[in-house]
Amino acid sequence: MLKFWKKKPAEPTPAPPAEAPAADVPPPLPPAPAATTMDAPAPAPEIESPGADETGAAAAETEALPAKRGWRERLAGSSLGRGLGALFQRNPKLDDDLLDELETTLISADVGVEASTALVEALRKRMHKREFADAAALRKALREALVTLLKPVERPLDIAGRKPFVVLTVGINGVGKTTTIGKLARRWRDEGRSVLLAAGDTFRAAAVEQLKTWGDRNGVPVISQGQDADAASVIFDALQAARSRGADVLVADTAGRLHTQGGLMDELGKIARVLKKLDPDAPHEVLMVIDGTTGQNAVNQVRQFRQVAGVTGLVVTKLDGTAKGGVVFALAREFGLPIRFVGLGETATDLRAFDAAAFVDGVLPATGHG
Ligand SMILES: Nc1nc2c(ncn2[C@@H]2O[C@H](COP(=O)(O)OP(=O)(O)O)[C@@H](O)[C@H]2O)c(=O)[nH]1
Ligand SMILES: [Mg+2]
Repeated sequence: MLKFWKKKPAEPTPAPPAEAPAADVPPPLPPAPAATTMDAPAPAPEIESPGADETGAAAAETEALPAKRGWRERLAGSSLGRGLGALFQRNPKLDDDLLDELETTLISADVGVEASTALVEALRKRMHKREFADAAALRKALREALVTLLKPVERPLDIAGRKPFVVLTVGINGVGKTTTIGKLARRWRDEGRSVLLAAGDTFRAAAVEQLKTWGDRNGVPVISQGQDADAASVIFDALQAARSRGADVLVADTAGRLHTQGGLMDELGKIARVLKKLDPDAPHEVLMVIDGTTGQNAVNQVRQFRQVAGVTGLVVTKLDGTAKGGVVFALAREFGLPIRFVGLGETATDLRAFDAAAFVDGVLPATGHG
C-alpha cells in the first residue's frame, strides 16, 4: 500500500500553541502542561467544553428519544431491501428467470456487476444441482452468501490498545464525516472513555461550529483554532492536549476533498507526518467516510483515498432513507477493508458497529415476508 508520508522526508513541525489550553475548561481531563516545543507563535487553541446545563439538557433529550430503532427498520426502505422484498414476497417459482431477476435487483441496488454476477452464478449452479427445493430455500442460500461476503469486513475498531488512540477521518465533502465524529464521540463517551475532538476542517467557519455543536451536545471538548488555521497544526495541538490530559481517544475532523485537489490531498500526508512526531504510530486509524447513497462511485473514492491516505477502515453513512444499500457489498468485495461502522440516521445514537448478519437481515430478513 502506498502511504506517501512514509516515503517523504519529514517536514518541520507546525507551530504549536504558544500557551497551554485555557484553564477555564471544565476538566473531564486533567489540565494540560505548557507545550514543550515552540518554533513560532501560533494562536492558542480554543477548547470548547460544554457547560453542565447543556450536558444535562442533552441527557434529558436522549431519554426522550425513541428507543434505538433496529437495522431492519432502517434498511427496509433501501432499494436493495425493497427489491429483494418484492422479489420473494410474491412466492416466486424457482427457475432461471428468478435468478435473472435477482441479478438485476442486486445490480440496480449498487451491489456491483461483478459481485452480483458471481453471487447469482454460484446460486444458479446449486439450483441446477437441485440443492434448493423452492424459492424459500434459494432465499436462505442467498442470505447465507450475502453474510459470507460481508463477514470478512466485520472487524470492529478496537481503540483500547493505545492511549490516546488517534482517529483521522477522511473523505469527500458532505459524506457525513463531522456527523460521524459526533456520533463516535457520543458512543465512546457513553462507554466511559475520555474523548477529545480536533476541528481539522478549517476550510469553513461553519465546519468548526458544527463540530463544536456536536461536542457541546455530548459533553466532549473540541480543540480548534478557527477558520483558515493550518489543519496539521490544529490536529498536532489536539494530540498534545490529548496526551497531556490523558485522553483515551482523539478524533480529528478534516476538510472534504477530492482526489483531484492535489494540495488538499497532500495536506492529509502532512497531518499524518506531523502526528508521527508525537507518536510514530499515529494516526492509529484512518477512517474513510463514504456516503451510502453514492453508488458505484464510492468504489472509486476508496481506491483513490486508499492510495494517498492509507485508509484503514470505512464508515458507510446514510444507509437509512434512500440509499440503495448494495454499495456495502461492492466495497467488501473490492477492498476487503474493515467496515467499522454504518450510519443509520442523523442523530447521535444512529451509528452502529458494523454487523454483517444484522445488515443482511436488514435488507433480507431470514424469515417472514418483506
Ligand atoms: N440520513 C442520514 N443523514 C446523515 C447520516 N450521516 C450524516 N448525515 C447527514 O449528511 C449531511 C452532511 O453531513 P456532514 O457530517 O456535515 O458531512 P461532512 O461534510 O463529511 O462533514 C448532514 O445533513 C448530516 O445530517 C446518516 O447516517 N443518515
Ligand atoms: Mg464536515
